[in-house]
Amino acid sequence: MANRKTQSGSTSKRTLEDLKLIALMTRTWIINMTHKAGSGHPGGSLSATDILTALYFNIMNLEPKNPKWEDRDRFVLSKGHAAPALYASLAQAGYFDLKELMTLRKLGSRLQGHPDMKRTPGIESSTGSEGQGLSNGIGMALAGRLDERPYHVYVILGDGEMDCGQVWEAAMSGAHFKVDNLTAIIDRNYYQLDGATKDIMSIEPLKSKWLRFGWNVIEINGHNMKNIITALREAKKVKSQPTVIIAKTVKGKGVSFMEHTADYHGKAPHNLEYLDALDKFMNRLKSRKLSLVKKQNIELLKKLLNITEQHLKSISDEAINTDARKYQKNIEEYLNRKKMLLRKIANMRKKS
Ligand SMILES: Cc1ncc(C[n+]2csc(CCOP(=O)(O)OP(=O)(O)O)c2C)c(N)n1
Ligand SMILES: [Mg+2]
Repeated sequence: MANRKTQSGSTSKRTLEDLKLIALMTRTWIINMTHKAGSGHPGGSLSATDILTALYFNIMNLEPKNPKWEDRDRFVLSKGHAAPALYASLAQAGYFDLKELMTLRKLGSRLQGHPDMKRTPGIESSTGSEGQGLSNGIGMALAGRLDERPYHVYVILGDGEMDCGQVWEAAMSGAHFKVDNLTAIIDRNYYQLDGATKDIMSIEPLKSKWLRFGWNVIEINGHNMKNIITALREAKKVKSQPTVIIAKTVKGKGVSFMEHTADYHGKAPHNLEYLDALDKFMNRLKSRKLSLVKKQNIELLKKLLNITEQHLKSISDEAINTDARKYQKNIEEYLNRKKMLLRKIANMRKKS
């Protein structure tokens, strides 16, 4: 049986510094993409970013140039609305060109609001109708067992998604069939579409529910890269039982005004919010130690800077004026922010 490990797979030896840079770039892509589209789901994309980075750039065995390689690990984004984070991970891993990311949600684009397995390289399952991804992943894991293939299946679910009955049918069958070649990860960000999970449908005690359904349960901080990687590796070693990792996260992680709220579940940043968020991300990108980072990731950073610059230039001063009046913000401050950002990006490009 082939057991190749690839660029994105676990032998690529990306350091923690690489992974942190990639996660930061993914977050920047998420705000770029949703701002350009004028719609989309930034909150749940930002909460799942570190987990996706660990999976695509450290854990999974993949061949981005050969997306149908039969022994590839499988990934299902059951909370399909977090597609921007998945697309940014796929593009950075090499499944398609980074430029395509800015076509999110456009007519004719392969990058629709929810993942489409028939059109987009690297997408294993068309998701978006919540509740179905775990059943789907269990099917893939059982097929892998029957076919004696070495692949592992990973499924990310939302915590609001726990409200769907099908999740618990899948939980029962996963334990019954001892599906140990699958790991589920719950993005426990405490919010769903329009409010806190505790107000809409209480799901606690989540850990004991999964334990009682017969799963091995690991709880982690879903933004700590070391914790995520350790948990994913541990999960793969557990035999005769599936594992669920409950990853405590922050909805909107990384963009202060999107954090701990459902407000940006399905809403893109407007022009001023975009400029605010981008400014913070550029400062954080600027402070990363690029000398410790692999060359391929510096290339990804350069492309991100180029495309971000183009996008920034496309925001007219008139649009900034209109938003500043609408949201009662200082017009000059935001016009300056755009200029400063363009200068900052040009400097960063020279240095990287
Ligand atoms: C079956 C189904 N019902 C309702 C929706 C509408 N919907 C989209 S996302 C969402 C809430 C998701 O909450 P959660 O799973 O916690 O996602 P996250 O916080 O990670 O964004 C809902 C109700 C849906 N997509 N599918
Ligand atoms: Mg949630």
